[in-house]
Amino acid sequence: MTNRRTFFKTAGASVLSAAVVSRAGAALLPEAASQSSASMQLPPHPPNGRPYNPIVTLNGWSLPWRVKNNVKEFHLVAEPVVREIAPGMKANLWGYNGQSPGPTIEAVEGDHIRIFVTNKLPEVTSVHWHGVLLPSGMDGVMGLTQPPIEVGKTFMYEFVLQRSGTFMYHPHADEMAQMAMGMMGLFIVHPKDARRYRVDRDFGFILNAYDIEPGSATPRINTMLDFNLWTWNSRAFPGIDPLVARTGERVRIRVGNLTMTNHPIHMHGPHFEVTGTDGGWVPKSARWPEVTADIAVGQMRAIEFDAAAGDWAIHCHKSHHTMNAMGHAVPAMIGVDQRSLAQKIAKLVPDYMVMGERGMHDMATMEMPLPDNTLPMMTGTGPFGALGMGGMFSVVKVRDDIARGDYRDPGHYQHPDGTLASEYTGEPGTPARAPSSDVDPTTLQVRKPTGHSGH
Ligand SMILES: [Cu+2]
Repeated sequence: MTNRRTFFKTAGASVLSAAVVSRAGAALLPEAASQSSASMQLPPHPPNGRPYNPIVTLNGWSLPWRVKNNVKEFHLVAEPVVREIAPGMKANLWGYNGQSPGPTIEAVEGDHIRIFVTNKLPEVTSVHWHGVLLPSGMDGVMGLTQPPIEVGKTFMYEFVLQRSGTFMYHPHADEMAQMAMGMMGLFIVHPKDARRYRVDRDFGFILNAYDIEPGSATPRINTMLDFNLWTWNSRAFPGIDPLVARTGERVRIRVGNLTMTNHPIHMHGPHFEVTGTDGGWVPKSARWPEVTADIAVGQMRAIEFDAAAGDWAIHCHKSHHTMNAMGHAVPAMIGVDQRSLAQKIAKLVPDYMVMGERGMHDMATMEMPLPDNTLPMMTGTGPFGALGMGGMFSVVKVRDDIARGDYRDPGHYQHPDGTLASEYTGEPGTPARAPSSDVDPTTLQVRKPTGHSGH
């Protein structure tokens, strides 16, 4: 046998032939953990190696590893999976270890890691470690830095993590098809000193998009722009986990974009700063306050803020991206009186409903018959009724009494007295005023609090 160590150093990623795998048996390959559920699995604190504060993957989980001779060994299995996009709809995707996206890989700056990748897809693949500094031969570009991972074969990638940060993994083989099918995952490298860049809660998700015809379950992979399901970690609202925190906690959200278009991610409530990209951490002196971070294709952004109590929407600001399937092919009907037409059609199609005559809000509340395995275009309900949202939308839920490590949905926010918008019922000429002070536009001085009037 040739000197394997030298071989890996010079050739980069290398195939372990089936013969090698079977001779060495299970002892050679780490167990490939698999996950069948789309609900958030809280990562355990690291059982060995350097300590770190684990990330919480929305509707996801982190990949276990084993340590062998001081090397952390992971095992990814590229394979067809069934992913629940939201309650009521499942999609036939490709992913890793049972889910799309694949499990989050978490390791620590300075770790020597080895990642085995077994290909159970019907075609060749490779894995690129997006943003990770590594030898060129470990970069995962099929044809350029490695031969394809043939069906049924296992490849081995091995490198030392040189910098902490927010990264991803995805195929660099038949990318258009494989990413359109959901092959991707987060790759988080924690700082060697766990006190550096420390936050109280650290969330992560990847922006992805699918074109799945209503009534079907498999994405059309040749679509370039006209996707009809805009998702975070292959989930659409109201199937996306809320981001739960306690008042005053420092919260980080890491977002990567593997769709074909940019997504301006907008958060209501507390202002945030971009503190990291897939190129590393942003120095404090280079940060500025924001409420929207535009995340371009192939980019990652880590944002941080101090949590303030409330239910704060967080969503893509492209309004079509907070809609599910059927949002795009519907003609604009505002102002069109469809009554006589509707009567005629109803004789032919008993379930026919008029759409969009007074705007589209009606569609969020009506129960229109849908094909099987199809999400309503706009959905989700809050304490005040229909939200009229789908797709790339969730809620940052901040409460005063959330325990450390508790990520369960705390329900709807209870607004303190006098802080809730409501129908105006006061006497004409005595409008309600905000109780807080504000700036007098003529003097630019802060006004004294005026207290309540009206009511
Ligand atoms: Cu968007």
